Amino acid sequence: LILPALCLTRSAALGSESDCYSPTSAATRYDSKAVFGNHGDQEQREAKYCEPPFENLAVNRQVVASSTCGSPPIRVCSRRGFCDLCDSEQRKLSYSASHLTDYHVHSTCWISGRVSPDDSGVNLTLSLGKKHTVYYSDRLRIGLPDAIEAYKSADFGATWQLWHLFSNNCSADYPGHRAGYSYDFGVYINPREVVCSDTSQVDPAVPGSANSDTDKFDSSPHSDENRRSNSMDRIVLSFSTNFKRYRPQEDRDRDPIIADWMLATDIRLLLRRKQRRQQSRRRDFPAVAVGDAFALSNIDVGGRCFCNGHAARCLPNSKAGGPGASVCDCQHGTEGEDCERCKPFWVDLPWRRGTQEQPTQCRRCQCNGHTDRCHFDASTYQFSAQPKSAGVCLGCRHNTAGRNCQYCRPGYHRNWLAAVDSVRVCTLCNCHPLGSTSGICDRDTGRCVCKSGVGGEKCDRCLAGFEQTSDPAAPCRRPQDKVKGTELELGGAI
Ligand SMILES: [Ca+2]
Repeated sequence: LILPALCLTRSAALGSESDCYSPTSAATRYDSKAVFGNHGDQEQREAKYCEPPFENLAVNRQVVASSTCGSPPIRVCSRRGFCDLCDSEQRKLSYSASHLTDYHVHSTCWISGRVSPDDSGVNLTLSLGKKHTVYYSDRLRIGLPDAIEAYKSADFGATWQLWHLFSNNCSADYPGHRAGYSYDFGVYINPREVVCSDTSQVDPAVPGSANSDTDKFDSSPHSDENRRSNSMDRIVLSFSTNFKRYRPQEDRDRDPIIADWMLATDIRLLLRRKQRRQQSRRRDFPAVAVGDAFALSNIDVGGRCFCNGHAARCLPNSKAGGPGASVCDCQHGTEGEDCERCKPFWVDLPWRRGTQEQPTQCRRCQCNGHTDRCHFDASTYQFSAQPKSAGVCLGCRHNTAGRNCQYCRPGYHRNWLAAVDSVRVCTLCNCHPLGSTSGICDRDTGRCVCKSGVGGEKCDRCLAGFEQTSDPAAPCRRPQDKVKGTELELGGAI
């Protein structure tokens, strides 16, 4: 699980927009049933599931420690008896929390202030700046706490959830939690089960442990890594957020429980000293020893920027979130920090989280180019035929109307010489004000509805056998219908 540091820099290869669309597919057309028919404006590329690259999310991020040595200056000693002065005022003698996420994985470390078993512990809080999917978390150890409680927040620290436990005495410290390493489990565990990893096997400070008097860490779950680094007196503690939590026949990306379990905006480690170890530690060390403090050389967090399957990269977010904040470079018609909603006007389909098996995308409303406003209508979606559609266009311009601005509004008819997206697609009916029953014509043919005895496309002439009158209610009458004394000269067109 330990990746070479060079592979984990945040400048790792970035995804691009093209990673989110199928390269082979021709543009697909929306099969509109609108009167105006299909239109090039409605073409969309075929979506492909995409996600930002896997990386070490912790690199160069700020870690806030509730306690750090050096103020006032204090001498700290390693288990091997090497001592140094910790002075926060002097850069070369500083053991600040920034050393936990620097590139100098092995050679720099953070050391806490003095810790006693009565203390509530020391917090290390790593803010990721936005939601990320975390696969595992590691920390390299120098001065190991008796217990570490790992918490995660998915809402920027508003609420915290216990994620994982480490202890050199799991049964005493955390009864009720399964003890062991998930890597060793022969069974699948509950997606949200909090496991306590037993560190007694790898903790040299525990009398009787496999390593209490040596620097060999062969019995640890990370024996390979530990053998490599044992000359530097380091141990890697790690836990996985997904291993053994989902069954092979299940798709974890479609399992919202596991997906949510892996999500974090912030990670907090609570490092604790327990009463039971004080004697052994005092026996081995002088009064000011690192055993009285905690020391970690590095924190690694393997994961991805979380974008709901709609972005292949994340970009720095200068607008919000402070330093280190990032935002998804959303594709598929989505927007938001995590691409968690459809863009305005892209609401013809409901937003969905994309998966490998079911890449999804938002779709533009089908408004034939006559408006750039629409809204999602759930009942329209529910009752729409295939292909499903929910967008209702708002403020149709150019005398158009309808859910898709797909026909002409009353008083106008289709101009078949103009394209569907033309501003001249609809022409005034121009019905004769006296001859027609209203100013409204057939929206497709333009034919006006005429009063009795009136004819013509625009109701602008009397039918054969009819004569024009001065009566607006009956502009054309048969001659025998004329009322005596009100005869008028007959004209041509009324
Ligand atoms: Ca370091």
